[in-house]
Amino acid sequence: MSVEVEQKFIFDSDTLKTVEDIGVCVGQKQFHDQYFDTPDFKLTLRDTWLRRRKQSWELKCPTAAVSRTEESLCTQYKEITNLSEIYQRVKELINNAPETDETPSDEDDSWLSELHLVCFAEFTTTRRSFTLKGVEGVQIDLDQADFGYHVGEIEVLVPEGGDMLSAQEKIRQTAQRLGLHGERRVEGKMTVYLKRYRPEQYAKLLSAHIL
Ligand code: TPP
Repeated sequence: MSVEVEQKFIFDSDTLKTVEDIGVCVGQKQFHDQYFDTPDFKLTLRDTWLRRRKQSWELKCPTAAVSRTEESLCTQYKEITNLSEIYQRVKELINNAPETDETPSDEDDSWLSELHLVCFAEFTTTRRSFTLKGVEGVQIDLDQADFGYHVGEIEVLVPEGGDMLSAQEKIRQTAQRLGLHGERRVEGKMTVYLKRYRPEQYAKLLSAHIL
């Protein structure tokens, strides 16, 4: 398990030039994401994000040390990728879930309907990734979502028990090098997607201070 510390940013052609200047492109890829929740939003109302990307499952959960309450531009989420662990965690959050010892399988989606999980968002992203010359552990992603929104992310992956403060400091320094002034939090792909296509869920998450 690792913790993803990241800061999103709006980019234009100038930022892109700077990224290409101080960074090395390490690849371009396309992926299709499907996000799942119960019809009454039990997961996302707890800021927990279950998604399938390239036939693999991921659960993003808030970390104990929540930096959202500070006025930080960084967010940090724990990433769980083991399907049995994901299933256990999701079952705990959906407290009226049936008592079973079922082990979910990658090939069989029946655990989704068993837990009343439905897909609430689905989109494709084209991502260009960069690392920084002479800097360890920082990745910059430039994302273009197929519903017409683009956003950048500065990202550091910290292994469990690793140094969060130095990750945040690396992100702050990178933001400075990119010339980001960043007084405000930038909307992620999901925020824009929900606002546009799931206004009821968006309103609920907004009033619960999740978005
Ligand atoms: N980022 C901001 C600025 N506000 C939030 N509330 C969240 C993230 C929480 N969140 C919304 S969707 C989501 C999370 C953790 C899952 C997708 O994460 P993201 O890092 O936006 O997507 P990725 O870069 O992995 O495609």
